[in-house]
Amino acid sequence: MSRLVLVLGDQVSPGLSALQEADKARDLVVMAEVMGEAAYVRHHPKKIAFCLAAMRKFAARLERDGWRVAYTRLDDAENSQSIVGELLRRAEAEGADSVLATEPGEWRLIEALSHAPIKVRQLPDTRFIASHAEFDAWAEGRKSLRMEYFYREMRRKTGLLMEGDDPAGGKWNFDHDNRKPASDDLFREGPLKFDPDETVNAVLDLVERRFPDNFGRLRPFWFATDADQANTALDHFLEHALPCFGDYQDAMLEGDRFLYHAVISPYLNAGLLDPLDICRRAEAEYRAGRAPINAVEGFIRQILGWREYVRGIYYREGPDYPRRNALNHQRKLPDFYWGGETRMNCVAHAVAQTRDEAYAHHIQRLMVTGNFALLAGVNPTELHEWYLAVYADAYEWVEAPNTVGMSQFADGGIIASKPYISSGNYISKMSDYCRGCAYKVTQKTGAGACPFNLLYWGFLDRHRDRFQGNPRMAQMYRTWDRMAADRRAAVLDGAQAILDRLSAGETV
Ligand code: FAD
Ligand code: DLZ
Ligand code: SF4
Repeated sequence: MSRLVLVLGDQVSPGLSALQEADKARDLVVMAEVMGEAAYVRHHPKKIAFCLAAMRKFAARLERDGWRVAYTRLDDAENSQSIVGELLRRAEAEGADSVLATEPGEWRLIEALSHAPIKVRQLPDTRFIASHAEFDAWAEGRKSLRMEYFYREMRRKTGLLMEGDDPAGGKWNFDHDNRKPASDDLFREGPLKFDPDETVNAVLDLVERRFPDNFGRLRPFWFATDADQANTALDHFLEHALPCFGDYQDAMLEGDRFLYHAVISPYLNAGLLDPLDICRRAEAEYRAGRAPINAVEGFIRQILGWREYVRGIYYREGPDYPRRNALNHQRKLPDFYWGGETRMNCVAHAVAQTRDEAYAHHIQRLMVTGNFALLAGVNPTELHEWYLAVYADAYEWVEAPNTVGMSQFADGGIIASKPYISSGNYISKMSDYCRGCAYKVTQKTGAGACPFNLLYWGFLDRHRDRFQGNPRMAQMYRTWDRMAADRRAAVLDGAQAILDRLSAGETV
């Protein structure tokens, strides 16, 4: 009897474990555009278009390679609109009695496949550098799971940036050199952009028709949608941006949405690029003297370290992880995350860019939208659903640990040793947003004071019991306690006034 081979939208890799295990002569590949996946959160139209275009092109490639592919389009009349439904429909038509799959990137689908009324074997997803077993072996028995130590293990395992047993350049981590603000009068290449071809245009029309009300601009659409394009985009980054990646990694500029970032996460997470290959190509730039160690180490750490580490946490912590809420934050996500009005220039810019590009870089996600939500006590599950929807690179295995863990401390400190909070001062130092803001970043109290300044102390005061014993936060509490009592009262009043405005649905 023939088998079905499931390939999901973020599994468009020829080396996928299910394809490796399958028999081209006998088995039938199933790929399906379904509302179950396209609408379980209100994805950004660019994310849907990217995913469907990459799926269509990958299916064509599989057919060219001699696979039989049963491909369901979103508008097909017989489409059952769910992954399991399509497997059952294809199984009946094909007379197949089992499915080979590769473990999905979200518990939701892992569980749906596990409970499907047909036998589904879920193979490990081998497109990562660390297996679940390797991560768990590293994590077992440790009191705290800090990324840095996992990263060193991965460096040793892969030999990336190693000189024998020692790290290249004499240090494991060059972050100390990587905190420079960027200047706004330089020309930067930015990511390579691709004109939509016939396949992409057909998908754009479909998405425009079917998802007219989703937050986000569909056009212009310029993402790579196949492996050749994604590799060209990576080469472009390695040549033009990698050398400066380290220095300006944390910088933000009103007039430059991409700076020296790679903008490859949608491609990497869908499977158009391979993580180890990317790291080796970046290392080659260092070895050839074309990029400095602080840039290459910083870049490789994001992929070899952070990306693998957050994946390890997601699968280790289990299906309830995205709904954790250690700080018991219950505030509704403010409307300005969906494009509503705000006077905070930094937030307005991060959201407008998200709307236009389905992309924001790490510091915008962590220290602007994430920071504000944490300071204001936004419900982390609601925020998680926002991040999952609005970014083209968002799948739960990578998005939830970053949002729930790193950004919101809602996992109680598994990922972050202290909350990532800052006053306006950090944003002012790393960006040019404050110049054009209705608030004054230097003002600490009163009506025109930067909301981040007020909410920062409000957060620390509110969560004193939990955090005052944290050695990494002792200095913050000492500064707060040294402030004159009337000033502390004015700050807390100001913070409360902002929270009240948010509760009343008023603009901040
Ligand atoms: P670069 O800055 O050029 O970095 C290169 C690559 O490193 C990225 O493409 C990515 O694959 C990897 N990387 C960097 N930081 C991380 C990280 N913290 N975790 C995992 N991989 C990392 N990344 C996602 O891929 N999907 C998400 O849904 C996602 N959600 C996030 C939510 C929040 C609240 C935060 C703070 C971060 C999130 N990130 C997510 C991590 C990071 O912001 C993006 O990976 C990065 O902005 C992608 O842009 P880039 O390709 O230009 O990255
Ligand atoms: C993100 C996405 C979208 C928008 N649409 C589809 C789809 O129609 N069919 C499909 O197989 N996959 C899609 N995906 C990606 C899945 O949501 C993703 O595979 C799971 O969330 C697991 O990571
Ligand atoms: Fe953001 Fe405050 Fe600066 Fe305005 S002043 S841009 S709110 S940090």
